Amino acid sequence: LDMQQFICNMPKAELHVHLEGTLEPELSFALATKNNIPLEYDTPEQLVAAYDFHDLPSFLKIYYAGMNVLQQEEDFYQLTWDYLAKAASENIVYVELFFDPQAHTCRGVSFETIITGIHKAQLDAEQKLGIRSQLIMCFLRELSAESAMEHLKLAMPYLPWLVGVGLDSNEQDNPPAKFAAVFEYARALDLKLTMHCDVNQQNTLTHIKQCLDDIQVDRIDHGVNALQDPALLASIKQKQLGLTVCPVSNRFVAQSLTSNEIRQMLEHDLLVTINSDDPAYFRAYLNDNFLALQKEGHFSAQDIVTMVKNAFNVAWLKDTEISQYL
Ligand code: ES4
Ligand code: ZN
Repeated sequence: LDMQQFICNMPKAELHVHLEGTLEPELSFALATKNNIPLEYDTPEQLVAAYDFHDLPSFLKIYYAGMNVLQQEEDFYQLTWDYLAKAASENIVYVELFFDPQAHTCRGVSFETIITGIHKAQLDAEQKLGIRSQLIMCFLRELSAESAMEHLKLAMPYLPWLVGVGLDSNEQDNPPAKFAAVFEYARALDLKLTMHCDVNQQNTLTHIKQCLDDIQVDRIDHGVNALQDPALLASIKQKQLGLTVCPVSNRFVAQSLTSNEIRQMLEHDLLVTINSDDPAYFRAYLNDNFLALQKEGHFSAQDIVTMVKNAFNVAWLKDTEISQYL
């Protein structure tokens, strides 16, 4: 069995991808020219050569610097369309997309501009490419809970365009509990809840515990360190929570593809899923994540099928919609 063919040909779902992390260097240059924004580099190749990250803060610095080229509704449309077209070409049939509105409103881009551009591209991609997608609004955890709440209120007119809220960015000294009131409010609006607990961050076991017990999330992004605590493991299993793990991202941020941990998750029957996180920066879309993982961890075709099915099963869709994919 040719694993590459097997992985590429399988219809897949992606549940953990940051829209701003799909900004390819070529599109950066095109938008910089269009919007008259100076770039520090002369070519897309030089920009990629400057992608030098080894942990979460060093990645986030480059990630936020890249976003300045996103200014107009059509820019958000193009970003979203390009990712969804790429995803469709990888046989991804369903996506849950994160976006970071605070990273744009702080530069003077309106919430309406951001979400309208994204939403129009989602509609066109579903019609023209047959790829379905839903949007998750993330809050930046180094910003205040008040700012998060303000952005949740900005989203009120667009609630039908959102499936959930998430929490991302710099974890240090920014525990889930800081946002308890915001997430409680979001739940009351019928939004699903997820939060990042990136690999090997400070106090990560405390953060995971707060996600489970205080916030009562519907999913955890990464959450790999839960394997170190039997109580957390039991709770995730009992709640049947999905874990969205991103192997190539983990290699950059934590120097490990986490193939051993992913194997352990499968052995524990956890609902582990494989995702790309920030594919334009980590230079690996979903198929490459599966392939790198399979190679390092010698995962079987059955293991791959299990992880792909897990993604559909923990997707924020109605059961009747999920069963059409399985
Ligand atoms: C992210 Cl790898 C990662 N971790 C936390 N927040 C993020 N936002 C975009 N990529
Ligand atoms: Zn992420």
